[in-house]
Amino acid sequence: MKHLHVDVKQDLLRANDLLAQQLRENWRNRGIFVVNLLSSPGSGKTSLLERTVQALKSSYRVLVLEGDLETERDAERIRAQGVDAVQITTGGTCHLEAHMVAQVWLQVNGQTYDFVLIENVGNLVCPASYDLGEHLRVVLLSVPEGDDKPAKYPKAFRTADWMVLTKMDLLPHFTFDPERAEAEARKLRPDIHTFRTSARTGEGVEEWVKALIRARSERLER
Ligand SMILES: Nc1nc2c(ncn2[C@@H]2O[C@H](COP(=O)(O)OP(=O)(O)O)[C@@H](O)[C@H]2O)c(=O)[nH]1
Ligand SMILES: [Mg+2]
Repeated sequence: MKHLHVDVKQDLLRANDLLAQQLRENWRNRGIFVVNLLSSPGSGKTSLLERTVQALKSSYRVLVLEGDLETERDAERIRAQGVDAVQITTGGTCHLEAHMVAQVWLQVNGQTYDFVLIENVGNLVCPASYDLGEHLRVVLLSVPEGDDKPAKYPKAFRTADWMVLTKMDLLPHFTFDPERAEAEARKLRPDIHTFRTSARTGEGVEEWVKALIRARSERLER
C-alpha cells in the first residue's frame, strides 16, 4: 500500500511537470514571461506585486494570478492598481498546480500579455514541489521571519532562481542579518540572485523591476 501511494504521487508529479513544460513553451513562443512567487503567508508577496505592477503597467501588459486557499482579496488589491488579475482559490490545497494555471490560461486565451506574475499559496513547503511552467521562480523572505529560514525550508530556496528579502524597513526592529540569510540561501543554491526590498518605502523595488525586465528579454531571446 505504501508503495502504491508513492507510485501514484510520483505519477501525479510527473503529469504536473509535463503540463508545466507545455505551458512554459507555449508562453515562451508567445513572448510571455512567467514568474512564480513563493513565500510564507504574510511575507509581502501581494505588497511587492502591487509595487511591481505599478512600475510595469505603463510599458507592459501584465496579468497577475493570485493563489489562495479562499477569498478574492489579493486579486482585488491587484486590480485596484489597474492591471488584470485572476484569483485561483484552491479550496484547501496548499499550493498551485499546473492544471489550475492551465485552466485560467484557457479562460484568458484571447488576451496576450508580456508578464504573467503568479502569487503562489502562502507557505514554503508544498509550492516548492510543483512546477507551474514558470520561467523564473522567486522566493521571498521577510525580515520578521528570521534569517535562518533557508536552512529550514531548503527545497523552496534550492529551487528558486532569485530570493527577495522583503520588509527591509523593519531591519532596525529585528535581529535579522541579511548577509546571513543570503549566505544560507547560497549554500543551497550557489547561483541564487538576491534582492533587498521594502514595499513600504520602495527601497530596492526599481532594481527588482529592472531585473525582471532584463530577465524577460534575455529569456525570450534565447
Ligand atoms: N513594514 C512593512 N510591512 C510590509 C511590507 N510589505 C508588506 N507588509 C505588510 O505585511 C502584511 C502582509 O503583506 P502581504 O503583501 O499581504 O503578504 P502576502 O501574504 O505574502 O501576500 C501586510 O500587513 C503588509 O502591509 C514592507 O515592505 N514593510
Ligand atoms: Mg497575498
